[in-house]
Amino acid sequence: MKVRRYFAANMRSALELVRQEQGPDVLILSNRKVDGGVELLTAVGEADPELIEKFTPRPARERRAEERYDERRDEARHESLAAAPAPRDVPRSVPPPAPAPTIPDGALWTRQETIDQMQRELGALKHLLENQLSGLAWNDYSSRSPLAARLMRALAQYGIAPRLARSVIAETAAIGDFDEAWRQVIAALRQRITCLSDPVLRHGGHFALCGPTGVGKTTLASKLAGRYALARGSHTVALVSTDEQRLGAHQQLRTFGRLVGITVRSVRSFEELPEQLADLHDRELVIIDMPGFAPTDPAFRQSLATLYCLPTPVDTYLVMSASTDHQSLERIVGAAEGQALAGCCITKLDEAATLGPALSAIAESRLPVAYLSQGQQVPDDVEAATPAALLEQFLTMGKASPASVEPAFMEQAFAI
Ligand SMILES: Nc1nc2c(ncn2[C@@H]2O[C@H](COP(=O)(O)OP(=O)(O)OP(=O)(O)O)[C@@H](O)[C@H]2O)c(=O)[nH]1
Ligand SMILES: [Mg+2]
Repeated sequence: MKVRRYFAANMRSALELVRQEQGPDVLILSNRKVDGGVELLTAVGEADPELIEKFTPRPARERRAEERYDERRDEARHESLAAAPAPRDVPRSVPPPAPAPTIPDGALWTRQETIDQMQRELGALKHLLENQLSGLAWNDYSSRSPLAARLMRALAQYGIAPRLARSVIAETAAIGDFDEAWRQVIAALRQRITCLSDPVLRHGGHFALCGPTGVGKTTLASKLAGRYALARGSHTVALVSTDEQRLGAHQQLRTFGRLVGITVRSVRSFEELPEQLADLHDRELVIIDMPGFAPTDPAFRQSLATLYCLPTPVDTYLVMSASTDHQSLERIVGAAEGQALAGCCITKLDEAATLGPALSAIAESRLPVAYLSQGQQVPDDVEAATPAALLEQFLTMGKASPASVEPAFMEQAFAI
């Protein structure tokens, strides 16, 4: 075997040179870039295994070694098969060939199941950790400030949301005896409550009552319209019913209007509102009774935006029931967030066991409160809200039926 070296400016010219000089049956032992071009080493003549081994790159050499090993193994197998006895005489020590691994049907699904299971377990672990940490935080809080912890528990018994409770306690000095600290806490709560002084009955104007279903919007509209009519005459008042969804909704107001001699208009859609309001321009008081919406219904926010865009300015009040729990009230207030609300009205005070959730929603949202409704009697069971009346009722109800507060509830208040 003869080894020759070739040099050219690039690989293509080098190969062309080799082909021209030695023909197509030439073995290229190596190629490499050198200054000014490439260098090829070629071999012609009978193959020299040692030379080939030397110039074969490592991976290729390993592949060749494997191939040689496979070839030798195949040869050995053929030989031993030829010499081997019949299959039943195969000694037991020789293990049968392992069956090819089978992929179970729905293997992907199985993997997803495992991931889901792991996620569930991680979720449970996170929950456990959070619980333990909140438990530790509550214990730490209680041991560092037993008075603050006692105030927290008392506010929870009165139905105040934990976040609000922590915030008002943090504002107070929480020193001295419990009674003094409690007075400070109530004063801090009082600071967060704003009431409007009888906006509808005092001045008249255009108002809209909106809110979730069944909270008493229509009843409140009737009460306020009835009160105003009693004071200023029924010709000064008009009610507008916008609830075209619910069967008989218009009828509820119409019947009331007929009884007390108040004009009641119905609109089939919000688009008709501007026209109706323009038509009622001579009325001192116009109350628009809005349909009830679930807080998650996008139509709720849409209806608020429509009211805001009316050519006649309308003060919109969010109506909430005192018997709704804090979490639901939070959702209701959250759904109306960012909309131009003039304030809120709290209904069904007579039905609620505690005023804590309503007070928490008011204090956290900072929505001014206009009216409190505490019964079904039209027009009697309504009064203009004042912070004093709200707090007095809150304290009376809390004292009469304090909620039982489990340690876990307090720990939850400190959840991260
Ligand atoms: N106990 C009590 N019941 C009330 C009060 N206000 C309203 N209700 C009753 O609650 C029920 C629903 O009142 P509506 O005025 O129809 O409620 P709404 O918000 O207009 O309901 P939708 O139009 O269906 O969304 C009626 O039976 C009312 O008599 C209140 O302050 N206390
Ligand atoms: Mg209604």
